[in-house]
Amino acid sequence: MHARFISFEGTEGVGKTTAINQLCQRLQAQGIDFVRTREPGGSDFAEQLRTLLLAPETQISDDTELLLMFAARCDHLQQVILPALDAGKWVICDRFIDSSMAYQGFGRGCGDALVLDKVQGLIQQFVSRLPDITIWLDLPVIEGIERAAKRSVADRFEQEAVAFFSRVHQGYAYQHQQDPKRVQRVDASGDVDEVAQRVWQVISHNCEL
Ligand code: Z5A
Repeated sequence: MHARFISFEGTEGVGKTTAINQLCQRLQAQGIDFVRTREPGGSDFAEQLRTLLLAPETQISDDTELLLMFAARCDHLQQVILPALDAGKWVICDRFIDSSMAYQGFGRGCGDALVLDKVQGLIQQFVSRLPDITIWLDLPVIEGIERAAKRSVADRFEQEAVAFFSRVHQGYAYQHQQDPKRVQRVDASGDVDEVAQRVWQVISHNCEL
């Protein structure tokens, strides 16, 4: 069985971290060697960029934000993701390219064709490996915000308004429509075990487990 690259996506508070915890337990039980990572971040340098990108006091233009997301991704890919896959380990990544399309392309750029082209151009130039499967955890925006509100202090993205997250949600629907084989929609409503079971069905089916 060759190593798989799986990313998780969704709007704020949909339950990515929780679903990844559940998946990792199942992979461990199957004896599958994996690396769990996240974006922005995942490598030493990218984690430094993450701190800057999420800090509420950071003030940068939309283009600067987009480029920093890809600078972080470039380092993460080279230092962590590709070496792990080459070593035969699965990679489970909390957010990847679809976050850039959804947040920078649709959230910041309102789905403007020129902005989407910029994001797509960066993917084509700097991302040599796409995920095999992307789990898009789909939940009404408001429900995600309510789930997230039970947690910590809001970061720079979490301070955005509902309209911003509604555009981000449209971005995920767009990505799913563009590439339904890779970007698989999973209903994120219901309790933790129900969502974990749905995720496992998609992964076990697509990864021949
Ligand atoms: N970003 C970007 O703009 N462009 C990019 O290219 C990339 C990222 C890569 C950081 O992401 C920000 O970076 C992100 C987009 C931007 N900003 N936002 N928003 P992050 O992943 O670190 O932050 P996040 O999206 O806010 O994710 P999160 O805080 O880690 O939330 P989550 O992982 O989706 O949810 P959770 O922590 O698993 O669950 C949230 C709460 O709900 C928690 O209390 C759980 O116990 C609860 N929960 C979970 N599942 C359930 C179910 N099924 N029922 C009930 N309650 C549940």
